[in-house]
Amino acid sequence: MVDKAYRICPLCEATCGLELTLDGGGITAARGDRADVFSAGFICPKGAAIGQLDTDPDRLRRPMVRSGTQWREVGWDEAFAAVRNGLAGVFERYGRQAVATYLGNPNVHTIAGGLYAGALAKAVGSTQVYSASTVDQMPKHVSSGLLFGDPLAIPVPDLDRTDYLLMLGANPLESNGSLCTAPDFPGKLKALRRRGGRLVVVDPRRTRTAALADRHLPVRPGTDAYLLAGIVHTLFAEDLATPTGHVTGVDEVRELTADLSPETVSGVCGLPAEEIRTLARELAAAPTAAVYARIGTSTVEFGTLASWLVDVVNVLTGNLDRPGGAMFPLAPHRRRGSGTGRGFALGRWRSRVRGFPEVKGELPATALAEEITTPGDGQVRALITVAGNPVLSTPGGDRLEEALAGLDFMVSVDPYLNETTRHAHVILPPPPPGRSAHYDLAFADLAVRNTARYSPAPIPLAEGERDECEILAGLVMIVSGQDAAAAAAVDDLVIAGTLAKATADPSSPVYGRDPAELAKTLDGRTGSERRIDMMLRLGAYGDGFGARADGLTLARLIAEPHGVDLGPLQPRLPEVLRTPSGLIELCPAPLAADLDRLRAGLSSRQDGLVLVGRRHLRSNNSWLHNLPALARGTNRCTLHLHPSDATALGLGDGDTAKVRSRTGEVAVSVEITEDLMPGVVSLPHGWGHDRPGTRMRVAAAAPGVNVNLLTDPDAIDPLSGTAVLNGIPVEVAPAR
Ligand SMILES: Nc1nc2c(c(=O)[nH]1)N[C@H]1C(S)=C(S)[C@@H](COP(=O)(O)OP(=O)(O)OC[C@H]3O[C@@H](n4cnc5c(=O)[nH]c(N)nc54)[C@H](O)[C@@H]3O)O[C@H]1N2
Ligand SMILES: Nc1nc2c(c(=O)[nH]1)N[C@H]1C(S)=C(S)[C@@H](COP(=O)(O)OP(=O)(O)OC[C@H]3O[C@@H](n4cnc5c(=O)[nH]c(N)nc54)[C@H](O)[C@@H]3O)O[C@H]1N2
Ligand code: SF4
Ligand SMILES: [Mo]
Repeated sequence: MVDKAYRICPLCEATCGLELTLDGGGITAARGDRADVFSAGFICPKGAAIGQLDTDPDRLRRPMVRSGTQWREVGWDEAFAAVRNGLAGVFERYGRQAVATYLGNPNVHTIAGGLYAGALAKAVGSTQVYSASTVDQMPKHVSSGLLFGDPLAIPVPDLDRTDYLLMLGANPLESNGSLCTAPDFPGKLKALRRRGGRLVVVDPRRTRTAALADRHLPVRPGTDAYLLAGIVHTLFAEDLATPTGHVTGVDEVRELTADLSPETVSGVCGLPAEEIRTLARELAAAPTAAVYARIGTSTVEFGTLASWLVDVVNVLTGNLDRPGGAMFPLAPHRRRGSGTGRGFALGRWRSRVRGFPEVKGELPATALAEEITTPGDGQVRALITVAGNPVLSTPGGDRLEEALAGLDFMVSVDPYLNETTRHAHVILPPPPPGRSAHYDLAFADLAVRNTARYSPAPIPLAEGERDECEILAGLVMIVSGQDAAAAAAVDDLVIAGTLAKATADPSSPVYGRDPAELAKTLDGRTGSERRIDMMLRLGAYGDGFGARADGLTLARLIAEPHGVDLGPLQPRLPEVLRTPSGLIELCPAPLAADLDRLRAGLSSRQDGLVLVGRRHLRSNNSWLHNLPALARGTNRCTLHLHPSDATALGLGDGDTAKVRSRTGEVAVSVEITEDLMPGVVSLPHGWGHDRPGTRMRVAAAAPGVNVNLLTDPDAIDPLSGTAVLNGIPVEVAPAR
């Protein structure tokens, strides 16, 4: 029987609505859902291939237990018993601190990750918590935490209304956007230009996004913080600053950037001083403008400074929190805030071996290997990974692999036997997206328009499959010393706790009501659905458990499979703030202090080739290389090189080059392109599928090389613990 179902795509941050054709119990086609209130039919090749995630013969469908190099399929009870034994042994022998958790990127793309992954790490009771955030966006969390008091309050460019967009280190034509959820980002950029707006792209590569822009400025990798400081300096020097309200610290920022003139920073950035000045003037003169920066400015030496300066410019030009500027979304499962709070603390504890400060409850992902291999009290002996492949995603992948091989116990929640999970003793595979429900707990906080959408699982679970919510809740129970089979208790506890708090809060629509009575009215077939119903009903647009007749409930979202539009972004200052002062703290002490490191870098920067990353539309970090539909086409894991560098190095198109850094070496095929600035080479990440013992046959046929053998585990942005993945000094030579 042919049927249609609607499901939000979980493969990237754009969150497109998909229309799935279901035939004979499987997904036979996927296209963009034209009626979706947010994505209006947009889709990319990854979304179109979503059905192959289910039909992939390499996908794990049953729990797996390893002894030696032998894997055996087992039932869920046996798998959970093996996890219980493995973890209990380590808890007993070495204490809870000996168990580490690594949470990978897809956790922000699943309900399970959003509702249970953090709870799992907490329940383990160890400070050994790691995630992909410290190879990604942690600098932005730190910046927002310090500026606004809330690490999750991240302003997004108001793409649909802005007159001027300055974009640094992002390539949404390949990535489809990040920390800015906007289905059809490419279309929105074209629309911006059509309505007379301007787009300026700062990137060492002339990307497809840069090709669409009014101006492309090739910046020296790792130097965006200098460029932005030069813009801030100019805004003050030319009396162009018209700051947003509710802000303190403006004069301090003026003083701190007084010596960072465009002339001073121009040399390190590789951009003319006049160009930097022009950017400042254009940003100030535009009726509305937004600065937006992503991974190329985040995973660098001065990642937190750059992330901060982006919002300093947004504040100083009066564009923070105004339509057409950089605005705070209000997700349907969130409530408006009170405007003050406890603020944001950094470094509440430190990593055992090298003393890296904690950030947002986490330690730097690059520190995981040494925490496993360095003997002593608190040494990591067991690891839980959920949706992560740190062997390919984090610097020093070879070192980490060795470390994983020495663990007493490792369990991975993952659908693939890959470079990381091959070291696990137990793998617990989640069902594919076609058999999971979806709600964007993470990306509704980052969306350029407020909408509410919920997708029930399009297809029922196959026999022997288990919903990932139940898998993770089961793990929470196990590490808490309880029975995995009683996992529903996790949700009951959260619901009781949340409702108790809400009914005691005079500003809540349910103030004074009976929490137990409210809990009984929650809708949903599963604990996770009941929790989402609760969050929606308590949320800013919710029915308040009867207080607002037309308010959101889970039932209403299920009845509207294309979503409910909640309108364009609205100003949220000061309610969104959680700082003790109730103001934007524009000049937080840790950032002011870090400016000294930036100044010191003015004189110590070196010339020579540096390496940056890149993404490709048909790829997604390390894990979509096994889908035939996405693996087609030319080799994507090549070294991009400018013709002038190629000539100087004696390399021709298609030659094999040896790329060497302080930490490693790879041999890779060369692709000569004018799209790169001279002195910069580029390799994508997520490749290197040639490890023995994995089960990803399509990926292994075109393995590529692991760029994270070249990135340096010692190089981090100190404030956020984030790895430096761009601007790596390398030597390139013909491989002979
Ligand atoms: N197709 C596809 N989509 C994806 C992903 C994927 O792997 N493939 N990954 C997803 C994830 S997890 C994320 S976090 C997002 C990331 O989304 P984006 O941030 O848009 O990521 P990229 O496409 O890598 O673009 C980063 C750009 O920064 C440039 N760059 C490198 N160094 C510097 C620098 O020092 N300064 C400046 N100004 N630019 C620099 C690079 O040349 C590159 O063009 O994409 C998501 N979407
Ligand atoms: N050099 C360099 N390195 C980088 C980057 C870079 O630009 N340059 N980018 C960094 C960025 S932005 C990121 S986010 C990280 C990503 O780092 P990771 O999150 O560690 O790596 P991924 O490749 O996203 O791996 C995702 C894992 O989740 C599994 N998975 C997929 N779907 C599900 C699911 O529904 N449930 C579960 N439980 N598992 C699932 C996949 O099989 C895979 O094993 O990589 C980082 N590494
Ligand atoms: S752009 Fe992202 S969300 Fe949209 S279809 Fe492609 S992978 Fe899915
Ligand atoms: Mo990411």
